[in-house]
Amino acid sequence: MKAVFDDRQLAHAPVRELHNGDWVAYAEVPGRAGDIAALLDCRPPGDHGLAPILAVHDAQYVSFLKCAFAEWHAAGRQGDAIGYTFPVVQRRDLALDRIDAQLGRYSYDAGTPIAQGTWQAAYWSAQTALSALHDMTDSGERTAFALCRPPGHHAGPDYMGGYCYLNNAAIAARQASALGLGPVAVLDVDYHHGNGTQDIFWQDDAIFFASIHADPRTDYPFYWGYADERGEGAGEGTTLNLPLPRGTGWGDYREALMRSSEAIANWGAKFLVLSFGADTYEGDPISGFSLSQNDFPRLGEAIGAMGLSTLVVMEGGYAVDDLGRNVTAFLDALPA
Ligand code: SP5
Ligand code: ZN
Repeated sequence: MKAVFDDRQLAHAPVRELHNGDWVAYAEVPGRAGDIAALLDCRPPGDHGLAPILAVHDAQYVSFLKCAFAEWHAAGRQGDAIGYTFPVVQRRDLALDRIDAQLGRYSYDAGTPIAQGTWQAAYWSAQTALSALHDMTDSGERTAFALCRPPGHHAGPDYMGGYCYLNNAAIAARQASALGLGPVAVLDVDYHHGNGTQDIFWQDDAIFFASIHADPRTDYPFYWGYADERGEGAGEGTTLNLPLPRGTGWGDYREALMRSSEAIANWGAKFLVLSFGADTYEGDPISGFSLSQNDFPRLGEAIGAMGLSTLVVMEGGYAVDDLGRNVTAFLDALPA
């Protein structure tokens, strides 16, 4: 299978995140991608520019991402840029100059710092998704793997969060739709709800979004991912949320997969973007499902059985020692 990855994606290396009242080591480490890349035959992406990124993200947010680290240091700060004040959702839009105000405005958590190499890595992560997509159209391959890192599914139209800055899967999905490969569906099987992707396509009837994830009553990102969230306006009915309790194993997970495959088929999708997180693994240090190593090939078979052209986009997965094996076990079970 064609795989795309760029070493510039490793430039992003925040030191710490705020979690449960303490600074803890940042879980989304560069070694995650390095370990997966070592097991695959990857080629570097081409540069598809900013236009497909700006088809998903607000221009002011993108300039903020580019400049935030420099502004943070210009303000006399050390280390990685991180916000500490966040506007509640009802606040009006303000022209915000101070870096701390901007950091709060463009993020929803204190777990997503901007480090020296963040913009470079996020840009090439998005290009990796776009290049894998273009590979499929150029070569006629039915499956491709974009080894995106940093991940993307928590990043919304104008916000970062959950280790995510640019929404790689959404950028590729909208581009696939623009290229006429649609109808396009995004299926998100990361442990956490793909709130950013949901927000991006909330009112969009061109792209179906389905997510299987930990119940937001107990798990991050808490404010999205409930079963009654179904899209709005033109997009009403094109969002499907299937929250599952902590401890969920293959049996119940498989049923949710079947439900989402059915919904995606009924909607008439021709092209699938799979937001693939390996943090559903029982050994994941920050997650609570219990898929075993042997379940990853089963997951691959179930995705393959959907019979769609599929672009796999890497999201989370933090059990670094087992990550490469779980990801390749999944990819090997997909149709070539
Ligand atoms: C893409 C993705 O899977 N993002 C998940 C973001 C989850 N952030 C909230 C939980 C953070 C727990 N961090 C513990 C770090 C221990 N070193
Ligand atoms: Zn996740």
